[in-house]
Amino acid sequence: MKVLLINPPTFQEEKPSIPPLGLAYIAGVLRERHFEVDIIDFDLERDKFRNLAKIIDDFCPDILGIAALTLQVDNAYTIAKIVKQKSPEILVVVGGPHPSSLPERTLREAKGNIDIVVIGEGEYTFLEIVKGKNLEDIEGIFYQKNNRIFKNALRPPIANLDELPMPARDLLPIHKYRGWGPLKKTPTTHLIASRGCPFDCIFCSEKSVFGNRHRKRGPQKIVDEIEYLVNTYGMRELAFYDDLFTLNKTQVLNICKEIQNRKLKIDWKTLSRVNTVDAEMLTSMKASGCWLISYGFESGSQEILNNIRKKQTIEQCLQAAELTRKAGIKFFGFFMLGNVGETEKTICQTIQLAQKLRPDYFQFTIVRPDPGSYLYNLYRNDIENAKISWKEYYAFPKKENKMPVVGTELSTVKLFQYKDAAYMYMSKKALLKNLIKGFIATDVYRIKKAFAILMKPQRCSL
Ligand code: B12
Ligand code: SF4
Repeated sequence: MKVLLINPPTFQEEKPSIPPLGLAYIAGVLRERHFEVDIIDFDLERDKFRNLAKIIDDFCPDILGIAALTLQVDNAYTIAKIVKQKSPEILVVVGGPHPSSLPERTLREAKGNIDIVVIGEGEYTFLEIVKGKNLEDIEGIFYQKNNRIFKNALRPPIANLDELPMPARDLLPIHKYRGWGPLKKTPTTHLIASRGCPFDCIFCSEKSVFGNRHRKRGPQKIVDEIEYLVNTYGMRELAFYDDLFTLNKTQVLNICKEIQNRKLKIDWKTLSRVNTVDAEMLTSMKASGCWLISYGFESGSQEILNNIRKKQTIEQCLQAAELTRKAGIKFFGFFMLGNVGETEKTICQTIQLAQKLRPDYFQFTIVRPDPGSYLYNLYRNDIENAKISWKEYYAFPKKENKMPVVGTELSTVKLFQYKDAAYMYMSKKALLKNLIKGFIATDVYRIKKAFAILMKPQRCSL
């Protein structure tokens, strides 16, 4: 049985920053059972995409597995179509966050070219497909047969993550990925120490894959993986991209202790949540090489934080920033504009919070209702009626696109203007850039805003 796993190209200009770890996990499980498997990341190696038909001819897979984030799913359909037209006998399976969120719709939109959608974690579900188990007996799939869609029961999350083999990173050109966000050292890559998150932020779609239950790997196994990445690939910086790395204090402390015990010289960074860190944890993280933490501060308005069920307070935001700085760790602040109930006033509160926090790095994004999130389900009819293409589901869309904005009276155009203003309040470079852009495009808003901010940089007015 031969299996080819594909990461489709995205519609973004920039190349992907990290490898498709989900596919590497699946390949690791298959290889452990002696199945022949390969991975192609067309998002990284886009020029190869033109040769898809030849690649399929050369490899002759029995099963094709395609990964899909929302902004990749249209290309997943294209791949499935090309493959089915050429070789209808190849079983085409898709998985990942998008099909996990909208399994039935994915099968319908694929117009018969996708046979099976895998929902949630893919390792064991896909293994059962490859082993040829009867489809009706496989938990965690929706499938299509004779123009009918069959919906099987969901599969419980993998209870013991330590039984999974190491992801098959060797099937990917691991040194070609540049890493995401600020970097201290290269080469760099990422790993996962736990899966799942018990929180319920309404904009988040992470649950569609790993669910609500936080499941952690053993610290020994995690640090074995770090050691392997350092020794085999010469990695000098690593990122933990768990749903919520800092949820379990004991686990974090144990990982940090183990890194130090083994005297591993590695710089690392992670994503976190302001109400899950404390001084002891941060000190230990710093001592083991952590140099950057990204926090979702999201909004400077407590009302908005409550609307989005963030379950954090402004006070906790300020405290996490202070503790992190004291521990000698830099921090990245994520802020959202266009949340449910957002007004000009609450955006000003967000900008003011950002100014107060003084993050080392920051990003303002306009809220987008991702499939799989509560927000998407809440506004499902509006979103689906607007017939927005899946390609638009990207955080940095061009202004003229039709990215869906829901739950606020503010228009997309206004939100984009306020986002520019937010950057101008935070950075002199952005101020200058916007001023020049304003003059070139005779954009009165930009010019006026830039001058207003120059006069009173600490007083937000939109
Ligand atoms: C690291 C990360 C990034 C990095 C790098 C992404 C990249 N490819 O370069 C950065 C920060 C740049 C990023 C950017 C974006 N990301 Co991101 N990102 C993640 C994160 C935190 C980890 C990804 C990861 O490695 N997971 C670990 C692996 C093991 O899990 P997995 O990939 O989901 O795979 C499992 C299953 O999905 C399934 N599976 C996956 N593929 C397949 C294929 C088959 C055939 C089968 C059977 C099963 C299967 O099995 C796997 C093993 O169990 C996830 C959240 C998360 N915790 O997963 C979000 C996540 C994937 N990102 C998300 C989003 C929205 C984005 C952006 C679009 C946001 C934006 N800024 O615009 C961009 C798009 C980037 C891109 N290249 O396409 C969403 C996706 C939602 C969706 N419906 O598409 C997620 C789920 C987070 C969220 N907010 O809900 N991202
Ligand atoms: S945004 Fe983070 S904390 Fe909130 S539900 Fe998603 S993973 Fe959990």
